[in-house]
Amino acid sequence: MTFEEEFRLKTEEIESIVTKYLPKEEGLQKTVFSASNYGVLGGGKRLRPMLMLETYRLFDGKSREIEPFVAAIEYIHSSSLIHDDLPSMDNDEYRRGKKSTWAAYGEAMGVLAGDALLMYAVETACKAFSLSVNPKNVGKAIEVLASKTGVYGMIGGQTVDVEKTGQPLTEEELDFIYRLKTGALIEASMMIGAILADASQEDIKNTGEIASCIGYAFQIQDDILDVISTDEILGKPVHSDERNEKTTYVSIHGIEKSREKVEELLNRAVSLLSGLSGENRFLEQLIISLITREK
Ligand code: GRG
Repeated sequence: MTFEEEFRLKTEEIESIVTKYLPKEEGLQKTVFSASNYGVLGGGKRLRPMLMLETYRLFDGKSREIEPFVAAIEYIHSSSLIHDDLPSMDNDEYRRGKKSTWAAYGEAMGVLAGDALLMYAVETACKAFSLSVNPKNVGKAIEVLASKTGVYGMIGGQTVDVEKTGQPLTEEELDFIYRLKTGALIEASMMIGAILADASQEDIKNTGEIASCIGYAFQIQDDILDVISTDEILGKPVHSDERNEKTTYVSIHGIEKSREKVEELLNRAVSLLSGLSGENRFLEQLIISLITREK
């Protein structure tokens, strides 16, 4: 099977897990369910759940205990996108070619849908307790999920990003935003896969570092594509960072240094991956394709 075929099959598997755990759209509060489900089912790439599941498999995890977390990480990612599109944040009326959640359901419902999904993600992750023979690992995984999402993770990164909008960033601030806003959830994804598969402390630590390299490189590649790609290939307007006078890795270091940094991070991720006490060829190919993507 080619990597593309395997990728398509695995995406379908994840789509079915993410859909299976969604709430039923019923009851007096059904509008919030329907707005949340709209935000989740909007056609995302499902990268975080895939990194989680494949890391779990790398460490020989075989149980269904991973499923609630696979769904939960995508619910958290979706809740962040719903909030990110709100008028008080990026004020985007469209996401993935469709009306964004607030544009389809109204601003108040957009706020509630993001809040609802965030908590529903935790509720869903807790379902792993009854599927696991190792509840201690489930507890540890929930702690990682919460801390990498919250003020020490994604929300902390978004805070600095929002506060500094319209102002030039120092290198330190840019680094903080990249590591937390984008990187933290990717770290949570892979670390949870390792924790639930009962990997050693050393392997969990190195998995976190691999994820950190992936998150950073993913973000720099985003900056590069915004400069060198076209609207057609990227599926969104290019040169948006320059138009919005945003400080990015490319605006500080230039294209060549940025490319070198992506390559350095990719090499580090692949080398750390080969040192883990397990192997997953698909995961390696996934990481390479994510970091070197053209769109
Ligand atoms: C949920 C309470 C609460 C707060 C959210 C708005 C916010 C706080 C955080 C913003 C986080 C954010 C938008 C980070 C950007 C991450 C990123 C690279 C998104 C794009 O990810 P892809 O390419 O998207 O995986 P798809 O569309 O494939 O799902």
